Amino acid sequence: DPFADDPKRHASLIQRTAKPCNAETPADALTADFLTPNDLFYVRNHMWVPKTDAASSDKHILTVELLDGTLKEYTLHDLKTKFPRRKVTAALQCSGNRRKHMGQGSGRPANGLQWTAGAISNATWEGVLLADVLADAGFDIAQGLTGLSDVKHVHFQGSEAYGSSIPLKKAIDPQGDVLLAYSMNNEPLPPDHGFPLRALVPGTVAARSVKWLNQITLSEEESMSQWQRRDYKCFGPNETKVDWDAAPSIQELPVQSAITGVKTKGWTRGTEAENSQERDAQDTRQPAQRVSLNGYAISGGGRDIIRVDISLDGGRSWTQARLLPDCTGEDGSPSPCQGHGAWSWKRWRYDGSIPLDAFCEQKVDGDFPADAKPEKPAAGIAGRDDDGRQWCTTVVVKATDDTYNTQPETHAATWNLRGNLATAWHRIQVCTDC
Ligand code: MTE
Ligand code: MO
Repeated sequence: DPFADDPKRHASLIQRTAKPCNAETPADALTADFLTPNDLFYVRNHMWVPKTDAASSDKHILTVELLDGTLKEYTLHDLKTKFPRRKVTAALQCSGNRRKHMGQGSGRPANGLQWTAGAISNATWEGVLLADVLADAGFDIAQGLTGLSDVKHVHFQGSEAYGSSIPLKKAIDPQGDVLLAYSMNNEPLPPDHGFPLRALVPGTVAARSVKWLNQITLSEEESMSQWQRRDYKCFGPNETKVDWDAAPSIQELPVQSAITGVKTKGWTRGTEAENSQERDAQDTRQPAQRVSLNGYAISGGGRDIIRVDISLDGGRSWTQARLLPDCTGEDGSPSPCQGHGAWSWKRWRYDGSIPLDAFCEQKVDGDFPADAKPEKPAAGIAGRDDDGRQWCTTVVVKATDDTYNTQPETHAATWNLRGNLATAWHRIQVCTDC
């Protein structure tokens, strides 16, 4: 059993498969922490976890191969001692994040792990700049930056056989922050996250941040691996027999957002005084239910989130969520947030109330968005009761990035056979009395 040596995982991780381990971050951790604790960081393994003895990890060897076949070897100790250390705070998001929503929202299940909104996490990574190591190995960075080098792609190889590549342009972008990382949230990388060394490619689909990194190859071509040439590509909603070579591999991610926490504060009919006024006025005021929503929003390529829009009525009317300060712990303490782009997720919060008259009437009209199905019972929210006194509305989030790109309204619009890049508006149904 190649999985016999796999590490123990935190009991709160939501496991999708055991061997290999694929597990998402629970919603409360997505909500609570700007930096995801290492043991709650989502895990996406295609195979087993290669074993590296902690005591000898400094002897781990990274081989760099230049275009002419020249090989240069670095031990982890070399990387730690011969190059400047760099810290970058960045989220990793799997291209399959929210795939389950895509199936639910479109009525067409998509192939792959049925992730909800937790195949994403955020951490501070420490390591050395890929560009510094490439330069040391003999690659001419200045020429690379002109775009005239024959090298077009940088391949990463993991020691268990997984591999993929990124464009040279990203690899050596002075503001690209691509790291060879050996530390995560100020601890050595945990085994599940690549111990002792991984690539960390901020703003790019996490499939390129190769774990258990032992080889880097400069090339004119993309990696030949199936994870480069097949799995991580997108096609049109109609296409089921596809020309894999026709589509580019996913690199920078599109804009995404999700609701990770829903809290209602029960019935509110105002204060005692208001209640008696209400009665005096023959109850002309409708009750309102207070609701608090939390979540994240993120875009690729270092593009910042400029706005998070919230709808409490399935997308008819909109208001804006509050963007929470970056790099601040729940207790207000500053935590490091480093790098040249908006590589981290932006967390947001919305506090408001649902005007019950509006959505009780909607229910009477029977006019619900087609994909407004409850995705999971939201904490603190009652379900529909049998005598039909409870009604539901759909709360929706969508985000916009600094290029003014925004999320598609429906999953049907972007459904694809691999279920990649499920970024449609995230909808959650909430129910209460009328
Ligand atoms: N690297 C190796 N060597 N093996 C893998 O299976 N999975 C990739 C990427 N790097 C993978 C890998 C994918 S698809 C994702 S989403 C991220 O690692 C997940 O990183 P994490 O497990 O640290 O969250
Ligand atoms: Mo992934």
